[in-house]
Amino acid sequence: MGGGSSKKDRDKVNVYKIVNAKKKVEPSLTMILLGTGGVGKSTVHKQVCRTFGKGESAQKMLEAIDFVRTLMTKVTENVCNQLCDKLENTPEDEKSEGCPILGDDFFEMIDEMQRISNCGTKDRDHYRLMQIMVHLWNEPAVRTTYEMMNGQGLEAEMKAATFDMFSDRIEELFHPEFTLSATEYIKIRQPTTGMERSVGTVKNKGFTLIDVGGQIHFQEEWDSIIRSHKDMPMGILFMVSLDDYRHAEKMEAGQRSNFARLTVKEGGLKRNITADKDLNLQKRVLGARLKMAICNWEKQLNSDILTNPDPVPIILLLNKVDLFRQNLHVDPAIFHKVFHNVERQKDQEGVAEYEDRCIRAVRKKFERAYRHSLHAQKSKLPLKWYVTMATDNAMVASILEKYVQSLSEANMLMAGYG
Ligand SMILES: Nc1nc2c(ncn2[C@@H]2O[C@H](COP(=O)(O)OP(=O)(O)OP(=O)(O)O)[C@@H](O)[C@H]2O)c(=O)[nH]1
Ligand SMILES: [Mg+2]
Repeated sequence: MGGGSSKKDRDKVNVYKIVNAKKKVEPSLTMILLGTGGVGKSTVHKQVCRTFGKGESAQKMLEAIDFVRTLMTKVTENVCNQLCDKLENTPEDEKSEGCPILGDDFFEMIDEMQRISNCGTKDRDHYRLMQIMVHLWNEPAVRTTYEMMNGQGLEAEMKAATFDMFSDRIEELFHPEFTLSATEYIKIRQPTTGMERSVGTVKNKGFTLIDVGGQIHFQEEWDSIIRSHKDMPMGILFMVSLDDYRHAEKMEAGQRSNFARLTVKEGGLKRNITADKDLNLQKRVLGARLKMAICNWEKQLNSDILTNPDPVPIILLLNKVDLFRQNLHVDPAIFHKVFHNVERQKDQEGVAEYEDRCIRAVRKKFERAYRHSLHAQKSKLPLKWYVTMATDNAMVASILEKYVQSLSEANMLMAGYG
């Protein structure tokens, strides 16, 4: 069941595991993944566990399978409800060839699916659920409704990407012996709601890696999480999604933007956007998520917790470069609206050259914020950054290896062994 990773990939992971199994090393440093929601922190965490830690526990894998099954059921319910609404609101005389005629068993099945999915995960009749879902998705009207639903925003996109991974394999997914391949597990979008911690070893150095939830309501927890780990040498991996230039910030009703820069111009005046009043306006605030990431970066670099008494070593990971390169060509106008000062692709300029120039422009924004920060003034070190694709295991492993090495060296220097 499920596809597998390549042999070369597995061999590399196995070699790391054999080396690590021989040496049980106590963690001597802590690394914390910070960054706004959906930028790829848990993806890095999963890759690091797989390569330098114990791998995922059977329990975690089962939880992930349950999560995907629930997601598939919820999406199916939403699509079918939408289709039912559409049918109900279409007057009889307007029902034409374009309007699907569904049998009575369609509505009965939706009711039954809802009844089953309301049961706790353990009591659910997965076999029946699978039968119903296969039947419903064979209905062309269901597929068409799904394609037309087009949820907006980053979270909806990520959810849809997870759904699409399994939409043609519902029978397989609900089979009692279904297992996820490593690649599938890495790619599933499962938002972090608390704090996840793992231990690992790289080149005989033990570390603890901490993954936190990045959505706005979880960001308030960051300080106390950092503070509670300050007894050990520490490093921060600050992640940003390059692809966030396409997305608006999502705010909950009643919430005011925490970030003064998330403003809109109205009649020549600048004002902060607020969630309840400006839902439509928000959608027009292009690049708001990337701007929010820069504000967040500035906030961390000037925070007491990361600069006092000594600056905590920090690296910047500009992630999702694959999506950035892809989407830059689908709609370059969005990027150039957010980054007015970056010229569009020039006549003589190659594709890769143009993409690199745009990535450089984003990086410079973060570098500039770094140069002006309290962190940089105190550490007097240039910013360390990487352009990454967290879904690439080898890339993540190599960066982490280098970072652990540099953190250990920095600690040796501070301890007077340099
Ligand atoms: N194409 C692509 N997808 C990525 C990359 N990094 C992460 N993803 C996907 O982006 C989605 C979100 O990643 P997560 O790791 O869950 O994000 P997070 O930062 O942990 O988000 P929170 O838990 O909400 O704070 C997942 O479906 C990942 O597979 C990347 O470099 N390229
Ligand atoms: Mg996460």
